[in-house]
Amino acid sequence: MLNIYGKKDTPSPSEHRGLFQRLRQGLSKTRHTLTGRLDRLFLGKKEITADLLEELEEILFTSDIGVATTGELIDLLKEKLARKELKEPEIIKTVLRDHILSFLKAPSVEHALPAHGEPLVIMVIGVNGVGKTTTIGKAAHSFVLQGKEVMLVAADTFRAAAVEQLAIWGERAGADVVKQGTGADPSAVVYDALTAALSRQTDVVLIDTAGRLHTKVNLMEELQKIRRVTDQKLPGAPHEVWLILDATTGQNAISQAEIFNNAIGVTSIILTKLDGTAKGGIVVGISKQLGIPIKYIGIGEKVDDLRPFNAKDFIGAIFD
Ligand SMILES: Nc1nc2c(ncn2[C@@H]2O[C@H](COP(=O)(O)OP(=O)(O)OP(=O)(O)O)[C@@H](O)[C@H]2O)c(=O)[nH]1
Ligand SMILES: [Mg+2]
Repeated sequence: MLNIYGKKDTPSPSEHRGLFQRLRQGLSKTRHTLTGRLDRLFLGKKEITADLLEELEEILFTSDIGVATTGELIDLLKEKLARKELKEPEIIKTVLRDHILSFLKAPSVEHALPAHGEPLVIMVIGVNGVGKTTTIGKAAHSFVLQGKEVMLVAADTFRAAAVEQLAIWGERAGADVVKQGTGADPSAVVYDALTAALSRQTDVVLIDTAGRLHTKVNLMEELQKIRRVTDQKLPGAPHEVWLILDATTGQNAISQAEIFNNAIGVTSIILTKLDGTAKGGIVVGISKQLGIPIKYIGIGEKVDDLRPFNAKDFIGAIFD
């Protein structure tokens, strides 16, 4: 499944079918809202009228793909209509499907790779409750299955429960957990953890961070400090910065991404809780507007519910 550098191992055809069914099930709310409404709109219609386009715009708009993306898709349909390339309403669905797929081909962001013998360091950030700790647990499980030595770093030191939660995931996944007492300086925890990772020859280090602070220290300043200390200890690290976004927040996730990206720099987005929401269309807005690749999606709370994001499968699970 997850390869250490995010490359996808190719599953066998039957494995792929199983994974696809699981994805389809996870995305069923989004599928019912978006394509269910599209099907009802086109049912029995013979002509593409202005009213039909208006209703279509409303459906797209409320599916969380974003205002700009909706506008672009409607303009495209109007152009095709004017050029007489589009006649029957039922073709619209295919046109939308293909175009949305082309929007999902996000460029990859350049990032450093670890030097020989050094661990891959991944810093995980995001506002509180989005699923940072859970995603770390799932990713750790996957790395361990690939035979990697994994270390989890409890740099969310404000809540005792946060450290405890990470420790439970560490145990479940078979990964080391480095922690200090509640209230410890997160950067100090990270510094010590990296020292240990170098001496233990750990392959992957995942740093869990806070989503909200009790002190006056600004969250962004805190995260910048962790980033700086990581780079001091291990030049080039963190090699990856994963921003966790909760799909159920809809469009607000995009402004969160802009803020974190400007302050810290983000190499990949992980979109969680896609299973519980009809707002799966947010994937389109994120890819198109941010230009940061979506690396994984979370489609449940269980350990194997983190999946590499595959645009074709994603669109297939919603449209087909
Ligand atoms: N349904 C579903 N729930 C998820 C997913 N990912 C995380 N969760 C749940 O979301 C809740 C919050 O997850 P955490 O991992 O604690 O979030 P966090 O970002 O670490 O939160 P803070 O540490 O408070 O900042 C938990 O109940 C998780 O089980 C997902 O993909 N699907
Ligand atoms: Mg957490």
